[in-house]
Amino acid sequence: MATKITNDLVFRNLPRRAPESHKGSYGKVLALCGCSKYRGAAALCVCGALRAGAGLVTLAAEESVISAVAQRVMEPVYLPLPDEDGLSLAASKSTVCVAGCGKEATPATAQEMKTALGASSGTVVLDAGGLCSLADDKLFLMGLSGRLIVTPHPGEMARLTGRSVREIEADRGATALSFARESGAVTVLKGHRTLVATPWGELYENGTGNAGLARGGSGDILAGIIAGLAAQGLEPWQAAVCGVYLHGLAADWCARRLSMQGMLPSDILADLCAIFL
Ligand code: NPW
Ligand code: AMP
Ligand code: MG
Repeated sequence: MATKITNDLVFRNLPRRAPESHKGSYGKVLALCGCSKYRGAAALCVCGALRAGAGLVTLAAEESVISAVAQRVMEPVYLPLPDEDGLSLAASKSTVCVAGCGKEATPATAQEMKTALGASSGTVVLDAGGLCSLADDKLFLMGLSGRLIVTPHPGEMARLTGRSVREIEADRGATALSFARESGAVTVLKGHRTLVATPWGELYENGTGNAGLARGGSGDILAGIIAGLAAQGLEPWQAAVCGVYLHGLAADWCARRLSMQGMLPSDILADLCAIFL
């Protein structure tokens, strides 16, 4: 039986901003995201992390991604890739790594993920192509146990488990729980009524969000939001639970402003800020 994620549960766990704090107080996010085909995903993820309150966000990506993102957002720091040593160093200094949004599931991506995540010691948010590139390397994923959050949609969960989307959708709770238990990862199974399963057997169900989120880019923002919250000290399960709720609530506010039909994933960033007021 899933626990419903409530406003009270989320706002009780949210990080606060202390008057005497500085940017280092709110964590360093390393985003390993984007490729020439999916540049927007990197921008959306970075913006999600920044708007959720992260102190400093570094985007590690190829030049074409960096130049596209830099035209839209001014706050990130950039690490041009390829640069294996630079990537390891940045990962080792990060509070949180968010990896895989806008990546394709290739062996090169898997290698890049291993370089960065292997050098990191903080929370890891693994999404999209980064996650699917490691679908056959469960040992590596298990090595991140205790600090890993995975955010698959049902299609990605199908690739991770070797089961069909139909089977997964038929018992979403059992799928999320068994993946969380076997991998040691806090598992966010996205979709209408997103689930968060913990490796120790808790299951949370989210009731915020709407069909206006059913468009490319929504999940990239979610991964960024979860990373931004984790950077501020939330435990992986808290960051996942709070992240899915706030992402959905921002989308609900956005739909009232712009309609489910017309709203874009980037529009919900303004609503996310308004929620924090
Ligand atoms: P179908 O055919 O729709 O019924 P993929 P992706 C299936 C980046 N993006 N939700 C689905 O079934 C991402 O970050 C970049 C979703 C299909 O077979 C990734 O790196 C953007 N899918 C990369 O693109 C904006 C579901 O899964 C497959 C599903 C690819 O990510 C877009 C789709 O999965 C995107 O975010 C469900 N509930 N149920 C940008 N602007 O840069 C079943 N499926 O092939 O991994 O495609 O999710 O778009
Ligand atoms: P992705 O497929 O990775 O872009 O992720 C899509 C995001 O939008 C996830 O957070 C989903 O939970 C959310 N989403 C997509 N469709 C719906 C829907 N019909 N109702 C609520 N949330 C949705
Ligand atoms: Mg996605």
